[in-house]
Amino acid sequence: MEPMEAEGAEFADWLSAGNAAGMEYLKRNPQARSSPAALFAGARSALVVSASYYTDLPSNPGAQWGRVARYAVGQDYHTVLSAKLSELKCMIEGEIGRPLLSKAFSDNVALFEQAYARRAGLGFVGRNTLVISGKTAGSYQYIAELFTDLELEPDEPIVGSCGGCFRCAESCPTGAISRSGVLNAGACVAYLTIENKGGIPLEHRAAIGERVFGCDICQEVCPYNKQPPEARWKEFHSHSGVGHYLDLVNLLAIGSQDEFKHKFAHSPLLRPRRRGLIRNALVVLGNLRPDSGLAELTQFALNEPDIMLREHAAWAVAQYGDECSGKVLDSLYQREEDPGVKSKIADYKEQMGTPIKSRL
Ligand code: B12
Repeated sequence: MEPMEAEGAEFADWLSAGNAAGMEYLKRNPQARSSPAALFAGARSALVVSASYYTDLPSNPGAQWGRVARYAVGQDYHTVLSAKLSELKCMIEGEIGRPLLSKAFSDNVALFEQAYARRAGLGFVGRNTLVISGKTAGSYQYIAELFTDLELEPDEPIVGSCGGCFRCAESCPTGAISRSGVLNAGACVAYLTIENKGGIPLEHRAAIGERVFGCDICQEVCPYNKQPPEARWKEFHSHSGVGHYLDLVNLLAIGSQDEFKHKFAHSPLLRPRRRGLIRNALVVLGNLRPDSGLAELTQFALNEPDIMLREHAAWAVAQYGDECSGKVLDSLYQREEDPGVKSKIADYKEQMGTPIKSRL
């Protein structure tokens, strides 16, 4: 197995251009990323697999529901794929009649998984930075690897390209994908709603639209995804997880991290924790402005101890832009003790054209 030197250099350039935003973990272990032996000394081959997670989108249940990216509607793929790779290992052991020395990976360590997939002939890396497995399989595929001590003949990379198509770059609501196919993670809705630990920058809030967790726009517009194959494992179907939509008002009622962990056990939605998912729900409520939302947002803003969440709630209230939401902002302003949040509330009120009379 060859070290991934060219990919390592490309990755280093991407990091030094600041494209990784707050994902500090991507900067750790550069050696392990490009050298298979650093992860598993006995590695002689990598069996690289892809598995579809595509499921059709049902109709939206109502105005207070936000969208979940397709990779997250079912069970957490890390656990599911590592169990599937254990089955694969047993099958191989049955074939070769000896224990297999192996190590399974699926997005759980620093590894250039897309580069492995490309080298193994599973697809080419598209302009949307995802591995595209041609017209029959598209890109709604997870990638996982079983490093083994087997000496195997390597597969050839397949030839493929996006040609003159720029739909992903042109459709990205935050302009995160350049025409040359470089992703600025700091602007990607998937990063902003999943990996980002802080607030959502004001300039991206409206662009998030209805997306409460992750984003698939750069895949939805891709011509290679016209007829993606359905996920063949039930674990990736919506009935095994949270499904395609989340009730945003219900999310606001989750009072603690423990309650959150219980509600989202075995789901990729655990990743941003209660704080991150509620932050997203507040932004989406502000974008969708459901009738039932204003009263719930007000209650939330009055009772929530976290200042970042209170600020997002005030922003969401301001998006209603009517007399009633203006009055809510006045009372939030009077009650607010944090000077930073107080000043933001006053800004939002001013943007509504009715400044707070006694701004401090
Ligand atoms: C960090 C990360 C993110 C970040 C940054 C994504 C990015 N594109 O960089 C964020 C949070 C934004 C993200 C979002 C998503 N992610 Co993500 N993510 C990762 C992770 C952990 C690392 C990716 C990484 O290193 N990025 C850094 C950039 C520089 O790497 P890169 O673009 O892969 O660069 C390589 C290519 O340029 C490659 N290369 C390509 N062509 C060529 C040609 C030559 C000649 C050479 C030398 C090199 C080369 O070399 C570089 C090094 O590998 C991987 C898992 C893993 N361990 O790999 C999953 C992974 C990429 N994510 C995945 C998924 C599903 C998603 C989402 C679709 C989830 C969602 N719906 O919200 C979105 C898609 C957004 C998008 N367009 O990328 C899947 C993608 C599967 C696929 N078909 O490609 C992966 C592989 C996880 C998995 N095991 O299944 N993700």
